Amino acid sequence: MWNNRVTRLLNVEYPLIQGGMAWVADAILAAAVSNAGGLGIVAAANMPPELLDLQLKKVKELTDKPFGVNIMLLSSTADDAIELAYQHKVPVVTTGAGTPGKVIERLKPIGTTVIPVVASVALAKRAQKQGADAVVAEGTEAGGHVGELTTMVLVPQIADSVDIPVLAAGGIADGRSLVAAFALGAEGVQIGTRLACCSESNIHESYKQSIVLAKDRSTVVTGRYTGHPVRCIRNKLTSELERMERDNVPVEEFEKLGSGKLRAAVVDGNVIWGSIMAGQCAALVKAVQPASDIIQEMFNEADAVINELSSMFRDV
Ligand code: TUI
Repeated sequence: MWNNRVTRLLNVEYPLIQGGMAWVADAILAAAVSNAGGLGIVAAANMPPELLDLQLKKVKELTDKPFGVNIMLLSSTADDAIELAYQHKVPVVTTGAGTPGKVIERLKPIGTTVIPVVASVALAKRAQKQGADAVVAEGTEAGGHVGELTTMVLVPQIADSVDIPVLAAGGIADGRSLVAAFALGAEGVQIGTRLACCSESNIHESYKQSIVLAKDRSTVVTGRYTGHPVRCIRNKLTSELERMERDNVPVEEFEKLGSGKLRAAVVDGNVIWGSIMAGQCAALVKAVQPASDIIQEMFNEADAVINELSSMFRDV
């Protein structure tokens, strides 16, 4: 049923990859997603190389299925992550927050599948030209570092502009949004927020509860004036960051307040002054469930939605 270009490219059961969430996407989460038939991802983020090396060894112990590594290109450790992906012959690499040229140059020769996450048509076209195997089109509904365009308008424009498969991200958390992504021209999805909130995720219980309790307007984007806007669940930290942005305080001061705050939320459960990165679809996440239940539920729901849609205008 779900066999398409993406499942064949990734050698997985479902056309679903996990978001490369810093501090969240570790070997345990990645293995849980891969064992459930999706593509689990270990986020290199700012991890020291020794730690990433251990995580890559661990994910190989926990699953014999394909998995990936996300390389955040803004990170000072991005070059080390590329080398480790090379040494470990990681099957898939996703990239974020920059142009993936050097990742493709180093890893394509050993057959790594490279999938840049992009937030514009221009970057998608450039990624295809550079040799990317697919792209993730990430709308501004997503959590963390975001672009300006919504998934609804970004995905079809990118699908029209490239020949490689497009995976949709941002706002996808149930069977309806999954089907919508396919309707927009995506051939797969990247899921962040709902998987961050799964039983196998290492994030603090208070962080998970912030996601489960989130409502439609619970998230906010701060830091547009720094050039690196970030979507988080509203709390004292985001209020203070909004105030600083309004008062046009020097960017260094703004960034100083934000620094270390994702760790504070994920590890310490500081949901007042920590950075609770999450997408707008947090409001659609109703419970903490095992990764395999989430994935199966989403695809079962999608199946039902497709059936309902195909009969919708025939049942008079
Ligand atoms: O990268 C993400 N999401 C992230 S990264 C992150 S860590 C971070 N923390 C604080 C500040 C900044 C980052 C948290 N969440 N998603 C993928 C993504 N990539 N979204 C948008 C982009 C993107 C943006 C600009 C991709 C390429 C790009 O290119 C700019 C250029 O170099 O031309």
